[in-house]
Amino acid sequence: MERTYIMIKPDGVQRNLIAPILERFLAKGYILRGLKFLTVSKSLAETHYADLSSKPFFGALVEYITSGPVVAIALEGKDVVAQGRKIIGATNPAASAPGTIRGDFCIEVGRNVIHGSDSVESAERELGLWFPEGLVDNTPVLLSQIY
Ligand code: RTP
Repeated sequence: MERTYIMIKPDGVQRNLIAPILERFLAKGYILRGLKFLTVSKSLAETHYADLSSKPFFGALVEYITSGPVVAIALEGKDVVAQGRKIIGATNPAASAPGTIRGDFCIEVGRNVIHGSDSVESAERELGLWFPEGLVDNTPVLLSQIY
């Protein structure tokens, strides 16, 4: 089953958007396989965004991601990489459609509240980076076994 890496960035955490953001993915039906609240080291931020290291905004991006705690999330489900990106919306909130997370919750590209892996290959790399301990076995049980 396909998996993706989602991260609520420091501005999303500080603006108390953890619950409304998580709600959108879980209500859609994706399965939670990892969830943690952590402060990001400079080296982890630089490794995560290594393919953007030549961009003029790279330094500001690393500073932003390390400016406060983030929520690291591993999700699983059918087509979750592409569908997750649709739920998130375009990188620049000025171009993100209303109804998407970025379209609804932010204005600036440098403060765009959330990250989502852009391909299945990136997702596997990022999940290995952020969840080196591995993911949680979270096979859903039938509701009849709970209630
Ligand atoms: P992300 O990796 O965070 O999900 O974002 P993305 O794929 O939609 O966009 P990407 O091009 O990979 O850029 C990564 C993050 O860098 C910041 N950014 N700032 N100042 C700028 O022009 C600029 N452009 C990109 C954003 O935080 C973007 O999400």
